[in-house]
Amino acid sequence: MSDLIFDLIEQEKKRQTEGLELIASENYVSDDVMRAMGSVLTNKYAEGLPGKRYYGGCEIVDIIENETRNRLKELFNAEWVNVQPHSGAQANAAVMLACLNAGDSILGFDLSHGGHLTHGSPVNFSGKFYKAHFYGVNETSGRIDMNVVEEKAKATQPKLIICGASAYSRDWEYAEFRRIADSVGALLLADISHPAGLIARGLLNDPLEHCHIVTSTTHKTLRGPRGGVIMMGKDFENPWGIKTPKGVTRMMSAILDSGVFPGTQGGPLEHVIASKGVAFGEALTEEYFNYTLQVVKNASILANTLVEMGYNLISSGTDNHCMLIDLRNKDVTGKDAEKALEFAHITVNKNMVPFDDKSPFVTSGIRIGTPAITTRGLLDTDMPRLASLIDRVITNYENEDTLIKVKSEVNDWMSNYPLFSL
Ligand code: DSN
Repeated sequence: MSDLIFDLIEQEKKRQTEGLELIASENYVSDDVMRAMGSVLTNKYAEGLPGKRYYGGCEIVDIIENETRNRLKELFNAEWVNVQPHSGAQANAAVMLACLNAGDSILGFDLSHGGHLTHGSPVNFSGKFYKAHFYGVNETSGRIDMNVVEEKAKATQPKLIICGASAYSRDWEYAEFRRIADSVGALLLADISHPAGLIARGLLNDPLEHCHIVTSTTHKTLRGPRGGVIMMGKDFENPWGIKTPKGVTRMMSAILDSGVFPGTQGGPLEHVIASKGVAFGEALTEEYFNYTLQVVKNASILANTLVEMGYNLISSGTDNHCMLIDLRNKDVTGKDAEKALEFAHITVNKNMVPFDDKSPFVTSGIRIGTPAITTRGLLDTDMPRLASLIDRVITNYENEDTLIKVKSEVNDWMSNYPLFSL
């Protein structure tokens, strides 16, 4: 039977296939990851955890969820994980609900400098329920200054410090964050949603060694289905002496599990959990390790090429999969650049840059990432060509003829890189 929704899905498949995908938080999953997500597991209710469910008939989903948990533990060398959060935002909500009381102070990375909504933005639950304070980047270096983080922590005495970002191209000093967190008696949370895959395979500093709790999405560099997870390198006794009804001191694992369910979620999405398990299995392979190496290499070459072309990258480069470009010296806003690039079938997102003088709807910058194009198969030698296509669009953003020519070049180029067999 024909259904408009399926026609539209085909159109979206075509869009993804024909264009260059440079949104730093997107990727293309494997057919197996999609197969698990579209499976009969979507029919099953399974509130609770494996072995402790509130529904019958969970014997098979229990095995699936345990296998997914074990794969994630192996991937990150984690002692404890919860694979049920529906998203990164849900994972952060569960951690905060579990660990904080309304009105507690938290300290996170400023959204307008590259942070995330759920790290204390006033328009998000995290800024409405908690007293949010922020650290940012140094205006000259574009990097987080740990002295400022320490000063802010001392001044605001947060109960939770959050490291992690949506648009920060440098690695994080987790050991230093932990020293600061300990000095003010705060819990330390790392949200590694963006670089998770690169961390898992050892290309960036390891937060699990230093942070009390780590959250992540599963669909960015990790290349799994849309979803979230919570992890701890080591379980520990909750620092506030919260008791169970039986009076036994609860471990953080129990507190965090209850933050997910019943704290912030009902039934877990077992089809997505199965799909996460397939993706974690893929992330443990040599092939995925080589993929992560190429993601970082592509980002580094693309960033250096753009800098050589006169683009102003925040912090002048990248350690990971993404870069943030301040377009003010190119006389184009982030909004107009995004629109022109979209017309040419190059997808990016407009993004605030640190100390931006424009609104979040206009912005002075764009964010670019290499996870998706690397899955597609682009290599070192393709990066100069990509930089030149981006440059042609940005320097001619109002010239429709040029945009049409670039679009046709992009479509021809991408026709050599097939996607999806499902
Ligand atoms: N929107 C995600 C990103 O693009 O980084 C974060 O929520």
